[in-house]
Amino acid sequence: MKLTPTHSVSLRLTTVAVLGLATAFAYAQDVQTVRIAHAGPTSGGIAHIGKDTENGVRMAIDELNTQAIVIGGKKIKFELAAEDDAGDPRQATAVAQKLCDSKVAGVVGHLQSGTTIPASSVYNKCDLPHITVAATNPDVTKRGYATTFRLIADDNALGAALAVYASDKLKLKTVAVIDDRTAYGQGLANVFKATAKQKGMQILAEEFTTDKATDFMAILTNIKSKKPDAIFYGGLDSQAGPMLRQMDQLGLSNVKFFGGDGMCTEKLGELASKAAALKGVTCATGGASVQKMQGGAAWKKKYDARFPGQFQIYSPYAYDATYVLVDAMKRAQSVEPAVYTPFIGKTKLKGITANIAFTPKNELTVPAVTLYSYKDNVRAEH
Ligand code: ABU
Repeated sequence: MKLTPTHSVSLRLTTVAVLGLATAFAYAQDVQTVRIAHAGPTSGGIAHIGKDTENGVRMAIDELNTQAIVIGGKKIKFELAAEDDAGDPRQATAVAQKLCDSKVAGVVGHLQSGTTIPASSVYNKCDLPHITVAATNPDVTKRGYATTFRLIADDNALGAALAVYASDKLKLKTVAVIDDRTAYGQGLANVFKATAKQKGMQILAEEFTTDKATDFMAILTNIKSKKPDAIFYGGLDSQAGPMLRQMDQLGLSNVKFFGGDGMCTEKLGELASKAAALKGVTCATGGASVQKMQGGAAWKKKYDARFPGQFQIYSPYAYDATYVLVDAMKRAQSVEPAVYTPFIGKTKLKGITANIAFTPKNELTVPAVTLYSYKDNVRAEH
């Protein structure tokens, strides 16, 4: 066939189109999508804490996707798999199973001890690594699962620090203890009580509530009759806020109030409706304050620009946890959980939150504890 000028143009266009398709095909083959999950409560009473944590993972993934990361000869595009466990242990195990079945590469989560402990057994069975940045009960890592890691101090450190502060610094002699009967609240209260007793403090009352309760008048009335110097609460900000309001109503505004990281949020002032009792709050978190983290101030500026008004506690840790997973994948040159999980334990990473390395029990080697109070209803480091 004799080619006319029209045929020649058409042939050239066809060739360009075929080459374009071939390039796109080659690109599609070279780019591997790797999903990293966040699992935590993004609905329910502490959704604000869950969303803050999810935001940290999202921020890290977006940043990692600008770094043209190549693992095992393939360009990697990371994607977030966001899962809501609603703070419910049964939903958490269902989420964990779903993440195992859908072959995500790693998980940042869960947020609560009561959800993390059962979910960790599921992850262990399917060899999927997960890093909790918030679940502080010591039992989270006690079973020695190779797939479970924690990036903050545990309740032994938090509870003891609070009791030492109450006794040695504030010279308090008596305390009433309330806990929400969760793995976190109960465990933290037990550590606080044990250390307070060692320090010579007297436990005048022990009361219990739940992580869904909103009315604390009966237990606070009972506590009021014992006239303690302080109240310790093992639980979350969703209960601590209303409890502080009800302390005001009962004339307990001047009683000191202690608690752990679960109530030590930016939102506590709002949840307490700026109760006068907020002035007596001392709470402890596992880790440094964002202002004291290396590069923390600049990181927080970026976070606030992207997620205005959403910062609570754990987002910098969730951000670092995502980097820890990807750093291990890079060193292993594999995104396969069974291949790269052993590399997580050998992490030496300069994160935002700390210089990250793990003990043989997959705990942070040097976990910090920070005490906070609320000045003008705003959380401030002691
Ligand atoms: N650590 C505070 C809240 C999460 C938990 O441990 O249940």
